[in-house]
Amino acid sequence: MDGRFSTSLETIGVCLLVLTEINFDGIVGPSHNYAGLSLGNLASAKNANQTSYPRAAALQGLAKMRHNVRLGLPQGLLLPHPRPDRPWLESLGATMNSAAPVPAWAMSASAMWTANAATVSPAPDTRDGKCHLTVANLVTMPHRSHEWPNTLKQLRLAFADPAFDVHGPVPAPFGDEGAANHMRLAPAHGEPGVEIFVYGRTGGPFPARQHRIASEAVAAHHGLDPARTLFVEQAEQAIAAGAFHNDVVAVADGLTLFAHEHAFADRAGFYADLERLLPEVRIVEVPAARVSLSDAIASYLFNAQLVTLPSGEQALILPTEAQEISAVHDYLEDLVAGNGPIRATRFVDVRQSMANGGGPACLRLRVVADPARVDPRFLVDEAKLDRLDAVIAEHWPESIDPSRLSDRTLHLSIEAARTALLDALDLAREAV
Ligand code: SUG
Repeated sequence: MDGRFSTSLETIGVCLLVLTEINFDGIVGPSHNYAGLSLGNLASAKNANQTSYPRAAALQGLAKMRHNVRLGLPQGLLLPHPRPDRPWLESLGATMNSAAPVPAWAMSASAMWTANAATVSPAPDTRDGKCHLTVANLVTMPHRSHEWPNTLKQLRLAFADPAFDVHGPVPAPFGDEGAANHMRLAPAHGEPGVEIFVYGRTGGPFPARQHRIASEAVAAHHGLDPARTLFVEQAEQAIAAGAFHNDVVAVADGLTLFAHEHAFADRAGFYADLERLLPEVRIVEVPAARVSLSDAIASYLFNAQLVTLPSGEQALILPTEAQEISAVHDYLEDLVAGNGPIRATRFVDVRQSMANGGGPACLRLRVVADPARVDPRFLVDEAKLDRLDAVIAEHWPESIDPSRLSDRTLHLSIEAARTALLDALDLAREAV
């Protein structure tokens, strides 16, 4: 056999062995607050102007990471952004004393929802064999539109290895909200898969945040095979009911798609395409007659992390709210009692994030990679989680009343808290 060929086969073999899914959770920032900024996100509107509890919120996020580490799942983190975002305010000619809602926009901790940080195409799907990431531009919501520069800095640091290619954002006005509108189905994380980009055209009274042109740009930059890439329209009915991202009504892992009956504009066409490309696919569709769209959105049933455990079984990691709505509770009992692919449910308390419309799946960005290629400062184990628990317990504000968002003392304490976190992670010298 030709020497060069055998070497590349070995390299491919090694890649297949070590590629694994790593969940990068956003640490909830010290400025976490409820400002009612997201039109179309029912929880954000409902909890506008409530007092928030940043310390409890961040500790809940760390507890979720610990829960998943204990399940044997590789875990990473992304950092809260500097808040208030002073350079962005300056670019607007504004200050923290400007009229509402400018101070709230500059203070938002929305970078915690890292499912909106980027879209990720694992190496086995891309033309050049690299893992590609495109930072999301988040242009639809003003408070999220200034996340991407800091996210890009973090991604370029965490994924500096040549195994990755990190792209800048798709240009405005084409809205891109990242992995929350992207699904991947594959026989195993390290094998080639089918990538599905879900976009919206109209959402009734609410904006469709993901534009098809943006999804197409991401797929092109990632070098995906058009024959194994689908662009699927989200149902207008779903957006109008409060599913401002696809991950509020659908989630995929391995060969399983778990979706609400009313998630997609043309479900029959989508399922047929999927079955043609991936005949082994298992579609677990929840009928509206069992769980209404409104119960699905209130419970965040689909904003679960659908994961493959080290045993090979699939499990749903759900918010505790999903236990509290009887139709959803009963559906889940039947789901695990049946003989489908989803064998277990686990519940995590992320109530502070949920109150702003962010469930377990919003809080994480999935990257299929060899952990040895990732900057270790962005990976966590239980010992690091212990240290982070202590930093947050000491430095994160206990509560924020939204009427205090322009308070200078609060800003200083939030900036000091982030500095303490960066010190603990050995990231203080980096320009993030
Ligand atoms: O973009 N909430 C976020 C929630 C993001 C959830 N992410 C996923 N579904 N992947 C949003 O609407 C609320 C901020 C406020 O109102 O203060 C907010 O931005």
